[in-house]
Amino acid sequence: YGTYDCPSGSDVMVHLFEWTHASVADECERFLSENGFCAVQVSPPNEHRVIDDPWRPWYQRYQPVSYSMTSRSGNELEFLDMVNRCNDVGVRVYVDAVINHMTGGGFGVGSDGSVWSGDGLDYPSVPFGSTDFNGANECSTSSLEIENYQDVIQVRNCRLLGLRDLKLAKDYVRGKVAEYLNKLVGYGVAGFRVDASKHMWPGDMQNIFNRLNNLNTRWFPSNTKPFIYQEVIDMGGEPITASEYTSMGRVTEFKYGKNLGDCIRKNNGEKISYLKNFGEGWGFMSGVDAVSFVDNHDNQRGHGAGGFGSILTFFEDRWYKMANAFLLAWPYGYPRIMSSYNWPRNIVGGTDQNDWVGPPDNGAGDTDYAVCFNGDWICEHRWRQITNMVHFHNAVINAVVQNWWDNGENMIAFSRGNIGFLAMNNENYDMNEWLQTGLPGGVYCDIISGDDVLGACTGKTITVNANGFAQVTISSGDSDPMIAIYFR
Ligand code: LAG
Ligand code: CA
Repeated sequence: YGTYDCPSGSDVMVHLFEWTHASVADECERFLSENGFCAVQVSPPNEHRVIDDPWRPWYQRYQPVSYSMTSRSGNELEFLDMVNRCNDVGVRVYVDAVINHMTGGGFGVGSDGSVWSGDGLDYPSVPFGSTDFNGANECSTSSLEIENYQDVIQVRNCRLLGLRDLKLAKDYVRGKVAEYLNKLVGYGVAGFRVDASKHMWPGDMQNIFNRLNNLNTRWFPSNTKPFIYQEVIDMGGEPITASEYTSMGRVTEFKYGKNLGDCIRKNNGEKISYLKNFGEGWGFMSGVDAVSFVDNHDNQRGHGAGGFGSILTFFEDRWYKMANAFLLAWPYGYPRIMSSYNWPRNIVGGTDQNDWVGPPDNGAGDTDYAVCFNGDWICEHRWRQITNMVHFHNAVINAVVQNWWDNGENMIAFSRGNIGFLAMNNENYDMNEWLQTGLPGGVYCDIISGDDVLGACTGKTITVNANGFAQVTISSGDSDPMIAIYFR
């Protein structure tokens, strides 16, 4: 389950957070397939709670009501159409699988019309009833809430944020979850982001994964299992570690975005020259086990791990582009690009008062069709600097880091073998260095400041001499203080 099978020359996934199925399908065809994206992570497609107060928050989708398939993103036919169309153009679909829990307390009618009761532990559309949830026999806290993250049993058997905790030790529950995941596999889904993995026993997860079918042979080779990546926040200091999960698939490396953000922001004396051994050298899990990312849908709004003072998001666009350029140039993990919508962020005392705000909608509580750069769809994956670095990443995929240079502070440069070269200036003075790029002599197009369209460069050009050296000039005032060139 740890391997992923990208079409050759593509190795990056994008999370199209809260996009409708119809807009994801179009994006696969009109953009992702042509720009080296291997896969798209989509929001949970199953039936979820519909929350009125606050009005239709994004997080209602992390409260499953059933495994039927009408969600805020669309209905089952639209989902199927999306998977077909993305697969037809070679873009994999990974589904965010929320299988640790169902809703919080309360009762109501879900996004597909099913009644549910968190108070009564009753989800008749699955069906799950009270014996399908962990209770006082499994969880020792009187609130049934997770109160202490040092207690492994609590973390896995008690409720996360009040969310009714599924008894995944039970064969029936495992079967229902596997049935849902296999429905998706049958449709052509290629993998899963497994939500809240820290809160599930690895043995229970393994049991469910063992039940998974092979991928749909209309698009994938026979005997290929779904790609699994597990959301585990392991920043150290807790008994549950990422390493408990790596045998089952990849794991999200949350230290990556926090530490990269700290270096770029220069928090506590951190410097980008320290990135020289970023990855395992910093105590991260092995890169072959990791999903790497600058921010995700949680920590961009102060949920999850990292903190506003560290994590970089589209709100800090200059730093954000630097962070993503590094992510995509540096060999570590399976990189994931975040694609967000805007919201009126308002941080008061360390909390974003609007951290709940859902995607742009037409007023009826439905998600709008996503149109990049129109309204509030940010589409970081379409920012030239980021898209072009996806191409760079794919081009250098098999080349090792060489020719590292730094000024001991906040200027860095390195090559990927003799294929690609990146330089970055995070000082408040200009960079002017004669550097070994590793590249064959020639005139290269900087893909940060422009595009290389049919050999006509719209950005800066960099001349590399016969010995691989080039004059690298990056003004500290540049809106994107870096250059990236690669051999094609
Ligand atoms: C995740 N990964 O492990 C998701 O990435 C994260 O977005 C989910 O939390 C969480 N685990 C559970 O799937 C999100 C929000 C929470 C929200 C929760 C359920 O970050 O804020 O909780 O989804 O919708 C909300 C309220 C809580 C309340 C709870 C239950 O914020 O105050 O207790 O709902 O009613
Ligand atoms: Ca649990």
